[in-house]
Amino acid sequence: MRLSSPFAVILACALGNVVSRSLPRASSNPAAVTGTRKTSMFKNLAGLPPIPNAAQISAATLPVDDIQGDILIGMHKLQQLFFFFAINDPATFKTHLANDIAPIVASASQLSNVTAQPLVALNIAFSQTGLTALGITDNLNDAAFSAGQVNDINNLGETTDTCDQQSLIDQQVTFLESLFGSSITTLHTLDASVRPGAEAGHEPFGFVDGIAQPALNGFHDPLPGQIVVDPGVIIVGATNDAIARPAWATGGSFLVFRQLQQLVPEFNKFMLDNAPPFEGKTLAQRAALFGARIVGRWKSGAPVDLAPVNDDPALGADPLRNNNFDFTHPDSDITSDQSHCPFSAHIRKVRPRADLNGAAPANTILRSGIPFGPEVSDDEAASNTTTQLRGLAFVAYQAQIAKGFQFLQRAWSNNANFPPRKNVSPGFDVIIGQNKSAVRTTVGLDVNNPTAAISIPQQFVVSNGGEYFFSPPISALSTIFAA
Ligand code: N7H
Repeated sequence: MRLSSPFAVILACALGNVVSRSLPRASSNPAAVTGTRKTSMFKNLAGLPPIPNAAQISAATLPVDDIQGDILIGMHKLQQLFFFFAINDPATFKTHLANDIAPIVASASQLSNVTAQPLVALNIAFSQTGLTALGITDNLNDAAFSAGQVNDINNLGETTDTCDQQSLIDQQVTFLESLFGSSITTLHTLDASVRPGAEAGHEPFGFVDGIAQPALNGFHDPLPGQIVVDPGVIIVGATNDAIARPAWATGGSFLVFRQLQQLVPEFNKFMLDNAPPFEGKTLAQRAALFGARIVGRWKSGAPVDLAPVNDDPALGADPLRNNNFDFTHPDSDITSDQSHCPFSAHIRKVRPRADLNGAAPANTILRSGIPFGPEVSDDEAASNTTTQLRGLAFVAYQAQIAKGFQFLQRAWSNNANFPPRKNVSPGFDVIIGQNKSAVRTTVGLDVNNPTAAISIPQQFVVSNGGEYFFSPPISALSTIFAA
């Protein structure tokens, strides 16, 4: 399903297409794709909204047999391989795409039903360069997609030379390479998997990830506090996607891929070094509170808006409660009060809830990422220095990149003045906010001194590169893509 090349500098010449396979943890032979499953290839991770069930699928007015599964599955995957390639020989590629790949691309309906799940689920997406290589000239009417992510650096706020190239994974990917032979060239592969043991469902900094996802109106049964959006916000051609698209694109979605390196030991040190005083708390507890205020949730997933001073793991694990907040509180002024959740908290920056008198439903993405890289080693922890590549294989789906990922990154996370507040500039989102190469500052992180400015010495999330893709409806793979 996804793709991109690892380094921003390389993206300039990348022909972007991406295939991803969700690999069941037990499978050691991805070529053995026959047979049926008895247990789900997904893990029911605590705190996350459930994947769509059979009743939702059968009642769906969305073309769930044609929509690629990853778009509606979210972050319950155990293991996933991203395989990025360039197309050299369009004719041969098209033949294999229609005959060999289209029949095994896993749909949303298939993945929601354990007995219909394949042993290895495969999805595929194409960058603009990939569509052009295949001779598809229809305009998908998404300027960011057409230009490619490498041309979006100004909007994303980063520089092009921030990558640490040390040991990017060069895993053996034999299945697709042998099928396509010389008709493609592998650009990059990335193995990603859920973290081990009790960290399953937690991203590399340690926070539960994948809790707040949009419910598609008429498809999901919304959980308390869950944002409800028209399907056309995520799925091209669905209800209230007002953009003109070619008919064959209905059921597709734009896939934003970012290989986001996370400097975990450095982030941990930042939290310990900068944890504000708090009477009665140990240093570790103060650092945990500081981190929770940076994210807007404790590592358990409990939102600081509901658990402002102490973690509440039961709240974090409860999807009926862990999203049921909007930053308003009785007798509190939402434009000045940061005693519950800082204005600059990551989750508040990317979904302002009542800060915008509503949920800004058009600016919504469905996230489907997964961590990559090893656990922090003892040496890295002791030296507070990252020596191994790890992070988040960030994947977001939306029907318009300019309103989805690009907007969240540019207009909100990178904007120190967002959300607009009385007498205070909230500062940057510490997790993903970018200020080109300039130092970032933020306020609100000290619950007892909310106007104190904190300087953030470095980016703890560093983009290794990415690309914009279109994840087409499955039917297109054997029709327009094969023509
Ligand atoms: Fe974020 N993190 O661990 O700190 N994110 N994010 N994200 N993110 C969220 O609800 C994280 C990134 C969103 O509706 C949680 O899943 C990290 C990008 C949105 O309440 C945590 C990285 C963008 C939400 C993280 C990263 C977003 C969200 C809380 C990079 C878009 C839902 C748990 C390595 C531009 C907000 C959850 C809502 C939540 C983290 C990237 C967007 C813990 C580490 C690039 C929309």
